[in-house]
Amino acid sequence: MVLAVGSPFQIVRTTGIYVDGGSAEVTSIGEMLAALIRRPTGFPVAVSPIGTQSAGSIILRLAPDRAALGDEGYELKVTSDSVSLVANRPAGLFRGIQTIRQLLPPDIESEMGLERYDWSIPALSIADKPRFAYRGAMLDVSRHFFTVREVEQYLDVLALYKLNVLHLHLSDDQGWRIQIDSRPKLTAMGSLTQVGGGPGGFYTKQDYQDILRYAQARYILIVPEIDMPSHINAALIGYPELACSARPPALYTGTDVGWSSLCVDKEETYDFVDDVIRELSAMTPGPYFHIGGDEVKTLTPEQYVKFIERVQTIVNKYGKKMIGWEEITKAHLNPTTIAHQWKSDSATAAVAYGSKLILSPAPKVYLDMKYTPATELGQHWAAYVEVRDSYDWDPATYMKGVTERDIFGVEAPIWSETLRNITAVEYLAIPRLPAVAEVAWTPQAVRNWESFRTRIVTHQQRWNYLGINFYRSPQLPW
Ligand code: IFG
Repeated sequence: MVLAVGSPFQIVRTTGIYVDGGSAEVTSIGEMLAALIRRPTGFPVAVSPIGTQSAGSIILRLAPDRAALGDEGYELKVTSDSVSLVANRPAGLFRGIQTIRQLLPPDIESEMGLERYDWSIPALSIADKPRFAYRGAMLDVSRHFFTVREVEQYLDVLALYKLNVLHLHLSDDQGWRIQIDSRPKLTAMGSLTQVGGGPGGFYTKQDYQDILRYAQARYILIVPEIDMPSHINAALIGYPELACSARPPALYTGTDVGWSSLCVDKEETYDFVDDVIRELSAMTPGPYFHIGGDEVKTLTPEQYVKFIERVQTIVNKYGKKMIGWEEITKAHLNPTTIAHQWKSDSATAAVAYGSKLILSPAPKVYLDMKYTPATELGQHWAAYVEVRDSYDWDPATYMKGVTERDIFGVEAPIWSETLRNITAVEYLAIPRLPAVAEVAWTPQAVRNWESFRTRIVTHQQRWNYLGINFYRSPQLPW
């Protein structure tokens, strides 16, 4: 609940940040806030242990007794004297400093010192926590390859809007993008191109660790996806024996889907799947492994179900919970397996297994959908999706038979068939990704399109400072 009371807090040259001295994690969160403030103000903004503070302090404090705030909730109290941010867990403090960031003037995002005299934060009191635990974005790095730096740029956008998962679509027909030591030809031969014929690329294990570290510092979980049994052509180039057909797989730079498949009746297929899941699970700290499972056109339902159930066993063997696109609900799912809804209501079947759902309804949150017919980038097989389409819906009533407690969270995928760099991704992602982020964070009862549309346009100055590309939707009052 936000109550504006009294005069604002002014950040001045003597303002300091005080943190729970006992926690290195909290100190580093304090340092991130200090760095943000130092850049445009030129103020020293020291970070010190709590207990030495004076008036005019920004205080970050962990309160393990505030269990009601959950893993990411926080309480922010601003008066003219002090800013107090309290959370049950460090992630809650990190989410809270994004709110402090958004309460400061947009100039706070400047990396050059600015002559300003009112770095003020309005007086208020907020107790805030997310509606859904899983609030994600997906980046397809297979159709077009994105560098580590570009992935980090996208992670910066996710952090600003309190998203907490980046799902990386690491393999498909056009490119295999992650080094697997036991299967060197996956990258040696499967990473060499992309849609349109460009050079492609792949993440070494070190690159992947760099992405994980950058994400972790922003309390964002990485969910890796190796799509199988279809969308697998890039793997078959180096390992053609894993296909049933005798036709030698070749580099593919088109955009058709569903035509490739692992040969699910061959035992060596499961040795391959085991190698990939074992190695990628070992280098992924998060609890989830996405196995794709979408758009299979060359297997019988029985073959598909048998394959998914064997892969589920392999994923669980390596200590991960399986996520798969909605088609996996044809198989018998473990209760820890999560069904990822994207185009129909078939994922509803997951509820019967005690499984939860991630909702990514294409007509609402597929960010590769064109805004309008005039949008040069993207596709429109699901719908034209303007900003209001991404904002004005309720996950809890979107699918009959699926209620709030069946929903693990919401994710906005962006497929990169038409997107050759992160600037193109941002054009389609902003302002719809912040819209989805609010769907995933804010209780339905306090969400309102008229409010969102007036608030989000004030972010354009921040996007300009941050060099983030965006679409000037005619639905918004720029
Ligand atoms: N569907 C395919 C994606 C991608 C997408 C483009 C899923 C789960 C269409 N599968 O979405 O690979 O091609 O909008």
